[in-house]
Amino acid sequence: MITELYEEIYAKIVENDTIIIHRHVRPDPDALGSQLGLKELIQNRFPEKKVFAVGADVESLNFMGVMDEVASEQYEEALVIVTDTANRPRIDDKRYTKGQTLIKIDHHPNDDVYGDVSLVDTNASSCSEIIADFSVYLDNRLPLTAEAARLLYGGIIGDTGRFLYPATTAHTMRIVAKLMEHDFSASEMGQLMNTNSKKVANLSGYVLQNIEVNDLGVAHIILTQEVLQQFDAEDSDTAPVVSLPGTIEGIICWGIFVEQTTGTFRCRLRSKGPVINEVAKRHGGGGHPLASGANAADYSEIEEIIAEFDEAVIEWQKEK
Ligand SMILES: [Mn+2]
Repeated sequence: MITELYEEIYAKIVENDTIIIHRHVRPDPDALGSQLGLKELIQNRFPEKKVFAVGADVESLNFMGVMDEVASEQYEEALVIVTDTANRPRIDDKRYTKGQTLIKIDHHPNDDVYGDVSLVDTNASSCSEIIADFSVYLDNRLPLTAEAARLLYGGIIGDTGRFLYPATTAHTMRIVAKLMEHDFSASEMGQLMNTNSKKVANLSGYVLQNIEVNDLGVAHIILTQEVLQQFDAEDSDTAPVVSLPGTIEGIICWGIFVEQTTGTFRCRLRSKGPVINEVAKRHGGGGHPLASGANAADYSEIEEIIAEFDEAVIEWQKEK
């Protein structure tokens, strides 16, 4: 039962004076929203505890909050909680193993089971939704604050594409309604997340102009280092363009292949129906059924991924 897990996690929070919260590398709004939202909830209820959020800062998401410096000695007696991170290799700051107790809270498929306690709900739209559920369940034992509501709302709209993706449920909306009862501007949060730098806007134009689509509705674009340099952009600037191909009529699934400085390719894979995380797993990645990441060593591996997408679309059409 999920409520038993809530109680178990809450008991660990009560027991520990030092709590360090991690999330995945290259964080998105849900990673930061779940991490910083949980920190805010705990710190508000237990002002005497030392609660930290660790990992690399991302300048474009500074409006969500910034990370804390934590000395390694502080891990000795600490409870470590990792949010929004399916696999151990993706946890930002490898000191997560150094605490007394480790808790995983996540919404991705549970392929890498880790932690002394593990709360994984793949039906949740986002990890931020799970943290909000946790607070709503605990009620006065871990009450929501306006700042926690703002952060968790940001995480939910980040992972759902502002309620566009099918992971958005009636439950998501009920939780969002509860968050919106608090004193923060949901509209301002939406606007912040919908605003990109000029270079990202220019890169978006390039993606929309140059993406290639085949007869099956499989689309792809390769962003080479040369293209990125043309827009003064880097790998992290490609996050906001990942969803764009889904706005083009006829595209069913797509990959945006971003050349790394090492010459390999980061593969950002998305789908509007066919399950693609199995494809991602075959290429050193994984993720959600309709939103995954992988790695390609070279152009021929990119071609393999596209061919596997073709197969996935054909299978999906048969089952429909
Ligand atoms: Mn997430």
